Amino acid sequence: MKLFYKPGACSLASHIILNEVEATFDIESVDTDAGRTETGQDYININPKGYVPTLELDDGTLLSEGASVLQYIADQNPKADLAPPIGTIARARLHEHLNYTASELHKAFGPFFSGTATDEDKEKAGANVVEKMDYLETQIGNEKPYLLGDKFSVADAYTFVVCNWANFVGIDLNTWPNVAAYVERVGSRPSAQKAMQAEGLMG
Ligand SMILES: N[C@@H](CCC(=O)N[C@@H](CS)C(=O)NCC(=O)O)C(=O)O
Repeated sequence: MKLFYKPGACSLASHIILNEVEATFDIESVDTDAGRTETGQDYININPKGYVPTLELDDGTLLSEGASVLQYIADQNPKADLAPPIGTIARARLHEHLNYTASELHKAFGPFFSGTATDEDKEKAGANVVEKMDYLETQIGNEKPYLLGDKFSVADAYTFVVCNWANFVGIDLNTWPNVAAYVERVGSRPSAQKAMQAEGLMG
């Protein structure tokens, strides 16, 4: 298997989950602006949407969209217990969190990483991030260390990565003590440390 990624991007969540299941895999970075991978492949042939993550399976099958990649890895490795069984309310809850992170929180950060966003766009985006974080703050805490409760799941890997972006765009995570503690908790897992190290994010 191979994961196409950009350092610190949302693909880091898939990288963390591949580590959680102790998969055998390679990683290959992508310059999405140039549309080229580290080994010079034309990325449009790998993911016509142009963004990361993309997971390439051993038989050449390509899978994109982070929420799909995460759940695929979890479902292929049920012993790791990273996603509740399909068809249960707990699995629907997982989708609920994955969708919130993908379509609300992740998208709220978009203007901070856009080369064309104005200062006004970024100001509006900052207010939007605050609103999304305010909600997240109510979803986790000492009694509920992870989004599904006591158990770490694929949604935590993704939500951790997106929340952690706050530290790179001048938004103080300490405004949300539960979120700040959660980022620390998930980020200190060996799977996350190993992935961040491999992506060159540990200094
Ligand atoms: N809907 C996609 C969005 C993926 C996405 O936004 N990827 C970003 C990194 S977090 C990216 O590759 N951006 C570079 C680009 O769009 O050129 C998913 O959930 O996987």
